[in-house]
Amino acid sequence: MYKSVETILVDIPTIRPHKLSVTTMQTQTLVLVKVTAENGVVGWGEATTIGGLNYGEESPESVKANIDTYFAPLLLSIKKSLNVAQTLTLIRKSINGNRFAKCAIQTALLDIQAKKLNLPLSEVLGGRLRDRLPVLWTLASGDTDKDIAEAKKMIELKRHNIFKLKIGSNALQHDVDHVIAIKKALGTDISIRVDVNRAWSELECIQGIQQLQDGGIDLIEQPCAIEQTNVLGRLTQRFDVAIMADEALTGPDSAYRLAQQHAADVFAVKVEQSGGLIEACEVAKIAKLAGIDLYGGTMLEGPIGTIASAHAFSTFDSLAFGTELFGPLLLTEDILKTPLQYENFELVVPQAAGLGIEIDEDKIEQLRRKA
Ligand code: MUC
Ligand code: MG
Repeated sequence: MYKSVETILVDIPTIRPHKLSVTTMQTQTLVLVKVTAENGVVGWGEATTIGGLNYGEESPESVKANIDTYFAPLLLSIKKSLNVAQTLTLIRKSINGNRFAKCAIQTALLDIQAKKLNLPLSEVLGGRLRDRLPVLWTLASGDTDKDIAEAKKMIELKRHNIFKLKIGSNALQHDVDHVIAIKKALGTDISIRVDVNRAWSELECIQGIQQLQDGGIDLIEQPCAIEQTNVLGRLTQRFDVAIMADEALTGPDSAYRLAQQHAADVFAVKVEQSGGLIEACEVAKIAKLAGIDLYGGTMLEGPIGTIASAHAFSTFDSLAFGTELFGPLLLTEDILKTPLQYENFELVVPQAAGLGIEIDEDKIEQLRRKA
């Protein structure tokens, strides 16, 4: 039983403009959810998206409105003791869609449950197989020389040695030349991947991917439109370079359909896109059964969604393409008392109970959107 459910929007400037094919981010709006159980235990979750409605179909404001209007009254109306699975079943019966809100609420309930059991959240999901996750960095300043300098700095700091380049907003050849120039500057040992964020037609995909494959690029993320899973499948058959589904992957149902078609070599698993941590683990299981590799994705969440994802990803059998759990590092402000631990090109999965982080509520109060 629950005492309160609060949704907080926190606007934080990014450390530099983050240029995607669908938008250029200067700020990230964190959607934070705080659930307090009857016994006073507090759980946190996050339902952050990218660029308002530029990236997905849920905006920070719509997520907040739906949690405040529908999820919170439903949770507060529960008068008997239900476990997490029973509570999630009740939510699913009453509320359609809303994967991001569902993920945030589920994370908060699992955080409470894990704290009650005095276990890290990963153990409530079945148990971690690793304590550290490799984390890449996205180069998205929009400028080749700035991107090369940024990458070299990250390698020197031992923060990241794998890079993803955001392309798709310029003419195809301009983007391909930009990627190849960065690959040449960083050398053969550094893995370079691209995320086209669905900007290319099938013909552009064929022309672009051929050159990127020849140039030594390791992974091509969501090159075509979300609905064009047949195109994604054809590209997967045609090219040796790994093709990854990101936006096309919206939870276990779509994972099952993509797996049946073998429409991708790799799945970018995102906890919010999946509709929760449990569903993200289901996506990972479907991928395993279909012989599809895994990558731990992000919606550029702050520390709460990032560490929730880390707990889920730590339970995956294999994570062949690593993760991109760098969201908090793109922000100018932290909302934790102790920052997440990034060292030796990896993120450390906490051992303390629940999510294993300490929220700085005074900082959230300072930064929260007031009106
Ligand atoms: C996406 O499509 O992958 C994740 C990392 C990043 O730079 O952008 C996001 C969204
Ligand atoms: Mg992507």
